[in-house]
Amino acid sequence: MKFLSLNLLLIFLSFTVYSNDGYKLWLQYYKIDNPQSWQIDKLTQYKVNGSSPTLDIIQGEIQRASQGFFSPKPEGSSKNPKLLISKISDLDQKGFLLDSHKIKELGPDGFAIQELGDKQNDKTTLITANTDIGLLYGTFHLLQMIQRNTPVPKEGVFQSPKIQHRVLNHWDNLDRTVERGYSGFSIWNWHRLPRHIDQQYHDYARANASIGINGTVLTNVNANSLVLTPEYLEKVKALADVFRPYGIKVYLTARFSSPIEIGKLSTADPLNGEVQNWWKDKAKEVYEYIPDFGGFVVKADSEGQPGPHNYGRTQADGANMLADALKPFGGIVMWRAFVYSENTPDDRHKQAYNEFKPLDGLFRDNVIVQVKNGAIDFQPREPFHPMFGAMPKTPLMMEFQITQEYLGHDTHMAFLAPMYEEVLREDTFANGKGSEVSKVIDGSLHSNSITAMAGVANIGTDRNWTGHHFHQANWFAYGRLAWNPNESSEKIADEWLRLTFTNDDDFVTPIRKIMLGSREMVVNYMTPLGLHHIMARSHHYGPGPWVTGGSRADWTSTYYHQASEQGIGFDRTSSGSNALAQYAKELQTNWGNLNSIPEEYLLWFHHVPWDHQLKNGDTLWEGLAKHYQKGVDEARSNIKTWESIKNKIDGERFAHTLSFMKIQAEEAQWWRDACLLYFGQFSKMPLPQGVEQPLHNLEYYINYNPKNVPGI
Ligand code: BDP
Repeated sequence: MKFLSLNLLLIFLSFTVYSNDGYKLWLQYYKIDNPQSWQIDKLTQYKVNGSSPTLDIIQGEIQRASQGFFSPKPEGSSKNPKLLISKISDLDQKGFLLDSHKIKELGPDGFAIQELGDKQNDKTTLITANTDIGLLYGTFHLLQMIQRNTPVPKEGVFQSPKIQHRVLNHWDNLDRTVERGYSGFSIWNWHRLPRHIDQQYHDYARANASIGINGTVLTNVNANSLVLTPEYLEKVKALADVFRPYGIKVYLTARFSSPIEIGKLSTADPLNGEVQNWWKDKAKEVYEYIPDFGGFVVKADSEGQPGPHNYGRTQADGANMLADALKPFGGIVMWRAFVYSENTPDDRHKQAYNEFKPLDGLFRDNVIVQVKNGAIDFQPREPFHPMFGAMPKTPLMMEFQITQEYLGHDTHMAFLAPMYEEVLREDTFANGKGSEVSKVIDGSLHSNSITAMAGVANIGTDRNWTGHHFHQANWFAYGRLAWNPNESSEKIADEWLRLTFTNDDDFVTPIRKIMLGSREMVVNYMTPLGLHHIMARSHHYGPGPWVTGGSRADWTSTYYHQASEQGIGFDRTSSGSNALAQYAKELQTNWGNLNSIPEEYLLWFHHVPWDHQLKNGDTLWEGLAKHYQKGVDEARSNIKTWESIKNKIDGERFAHTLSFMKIQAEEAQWWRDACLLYFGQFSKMPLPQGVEQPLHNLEYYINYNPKNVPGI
């Protein structure tokens, strides 16, 4: 009997000690083994100057962290603080020991962390900033350093974001479904709002603040005008009130036809006075509920959404009307450039550029044009969008997709920081060499006064927020890159792993390697060598290179891969659609030439014969097949690596990740087999050595059609 109860106790203990559902994200605040006095002192002898809801959050955060880091929690005193958190304006001796030049540069969101005093044991750490929000960012930064056992460097830490508006875009519908969302339902429980404020709203805001995100667009770009009615504005206000002390502003998507749908007007023509007044009144009403409302995001004239085209007007006419309505209250318009025709008159790649470039300089100063990272649609790899660098008189913001619509949804691990980094580092050559996309986005290339970045969120009601535990890293990475587009993927992965799992190098080193290679692995087993848009119709989950016909050519795979017995790839050079002409001369020369184009873009810009010789001597067909096989091999070997770290982390996240990795390896094979069987019909060449024979025949894959895939 005794033996039995001891056993039960042990089982219970192992469950409680070792289970972790991931809800705490990178804010685990797990126990630090053998903490050093510098770590303990700061969090037990601290002082926060002043009082405000944000400063209360800071206090709470420090207490929470020290409770987690040190057990039992050491007693401290605030008489002789070892950590002082104070706005610059509240410091006794203004700016003491701080370089005034550096302080100026901190701006509204930046912070400084510095050790004051000379003697080792008599040091006080100062976190200072111009605003409470800056202090909050600084506090999170210091807590993360403590968790990672990284002392404050002698020269201190001075940080301020390079981008002003760092927003998440939720493609969440009012019925709580999430377009392209794979982690459950929307976390906004509209029905219960405004009377019930769920704890998760606080946790959401806290997580965002910890990585510098300062805005949230609550609703889907395929918008519903209902959200602009008083019934919903009450609810939006309730969320905005929760988010405010965390420094997060709320934005909404504005459906262009709202004046008709909820305003009972007969038109939504942006040049019509009544319509303009309707939006002015609406903006005023919104600001009565939410005085610091961020502004509107608009998807117009795209995929069935109404827009200025319906009235023969331009995108600038539409954007400016809304900008004028928001201007008196300080709001901005994020006007999306994802505009392409229902009739496919031209290569879809070219359409946004053709539409927007002539409008350069015609937008109001509170409009920023939101451009996806590539010209098609969040593919596993796309060259950067040619609009970047091409509109010097218009601020452009980056739209990245964090949710993995085209990268395996919830189950496939793909750490996206290397993809974001790749795009941000590309040179547009707009002002000669050194005109990277990041400089367009941070406003430095064209001296823009408004800067922003958007990430389409991967957050839902799953206990761990993002479905795959490792997809939390993509939310984290997005925030970090929006703060500083020059941050390295490697550093981001390293820090995320240490904060989320453990500081043990035996875990971090191999798993960081897996993370950093994972996006390329997905490219390999889905769309190597510049292939794109060859996924299954509608849900976009599995392979579908055979997808053809239907209402629109540019929603099919055959339109993009152009496979025939002669070869494969979309000719976007001057002999084809000439989308290449939208890029700078330097890129036209480099990418236009089969010998100099980086092979990862080969089939994006060129139609190439199957026996074309790649740089390593393989034919195109051999290379293609080997890339697919490489992706599969890597997905399989990742399982082995993961199994080898089993005893380094909690059992729950270990098992969850393992089972997703197994799904990923199986589905990598699915992609490989389906694509190689399909393209093999045209190449008529055998699979090269080292590439496995497919499990089934082509017909099997064409007929395999998973039902009720989420997120549509
Ligand atoms: C595509 C999605 C679609 C979105 C659209 C957009 O398939 O669901 O509405 O982009 O960004 O990626 O507007």
